[in-house]
Amino acid sequence: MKNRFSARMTAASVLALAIGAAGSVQAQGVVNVFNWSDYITDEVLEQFTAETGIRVVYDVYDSNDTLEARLLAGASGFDVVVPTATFMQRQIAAGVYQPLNRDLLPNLANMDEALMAAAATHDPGNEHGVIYMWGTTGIGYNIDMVAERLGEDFDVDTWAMVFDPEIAAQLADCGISWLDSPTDMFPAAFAWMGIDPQSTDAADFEAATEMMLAAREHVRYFHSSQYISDLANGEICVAVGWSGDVLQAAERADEAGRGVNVWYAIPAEGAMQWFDMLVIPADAPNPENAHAFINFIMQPEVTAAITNYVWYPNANRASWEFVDEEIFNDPAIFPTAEVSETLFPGVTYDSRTDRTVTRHWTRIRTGQ
Ligand code: N2P
Repeated sequence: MKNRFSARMTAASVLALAIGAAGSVQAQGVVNVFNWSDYITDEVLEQFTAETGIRVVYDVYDSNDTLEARLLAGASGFDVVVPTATFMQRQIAAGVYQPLNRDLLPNLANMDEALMAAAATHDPGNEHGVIYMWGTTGIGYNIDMVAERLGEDFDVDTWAMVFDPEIAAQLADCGISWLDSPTDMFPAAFAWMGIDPQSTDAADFEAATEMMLAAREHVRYFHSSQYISDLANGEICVAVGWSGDVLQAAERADEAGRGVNVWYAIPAEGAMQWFDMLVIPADAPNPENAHAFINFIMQPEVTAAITNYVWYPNANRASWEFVDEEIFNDPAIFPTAEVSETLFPGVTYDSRTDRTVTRHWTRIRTGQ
């Protein structure tokens, strides 16, 4: 508990120092940022404005599909957006993003080569995007409520918690939520079923749909951000969720001090490792300010402050010495080498697979 508190204090004090050093700056226009919810601290945005004079207009989403719809509609007005790398890949192909001007991004030198190489499988040469944060898709759970229902000895690191109808039935009364994100849920279902998580085979989607339809009666809701506060308040006991979001729920539960204990499990059958990317739309109204924002984020102290607050690992090697030790050494956040071997990358669906996925997901959501 003490560690979580000090993580936040570390972030705050680093930022206070930086703001103090920057002094006042003339207004220099605006940068329009569209990012995932619960993914930054306000202090970072204030520090950026204090250092550069650029005002930040900041809006949030909780779904790659939402972001993609806005981008494909055109003239989104955004300068910086943060798609997951698998989505970025097909959006690059659709001409949605501009190449980065590396001359404006000297802090690229801070990035970890191995992680950037992993992201480069979706963007050769990392021409369009820089890793913002990365994470895994796993299971958030209420330690006591789950132990009460499944026994103290139950190994929670299994997709059975949400996909095995017999297990899920025992958890239904305390509340199960699933991400409203088929690109997370199908690969997780495949991992549970022993199917290649990368599969784009229509028959596999059909089989996974039948499996999920059998489990869904035990699911209270489908949503991709509501579970943070619901886990923290004890309103639900199991959520398919993203690593840092679950850990933020754990921290909020701790701070509330009402005896709710939340933690995160990476299922042993395999879990997705994903990368969220900072990119600039081709028609961004303020591309220079967008570069200034991305370069600012890549300052080691800034990225570390974000990780210390959102509980997501970053790919900024130079920042790691500023990441709170408890966070850096927490295998739920930075997975161990052993667990890393069980992680699989996301896959970019072509438009035909995408239609299959959307059709099946609608069936699962509606239970038909
Ligand atoms: C941040 C959620 C981002 C994870 N709250 C999914 N890319």
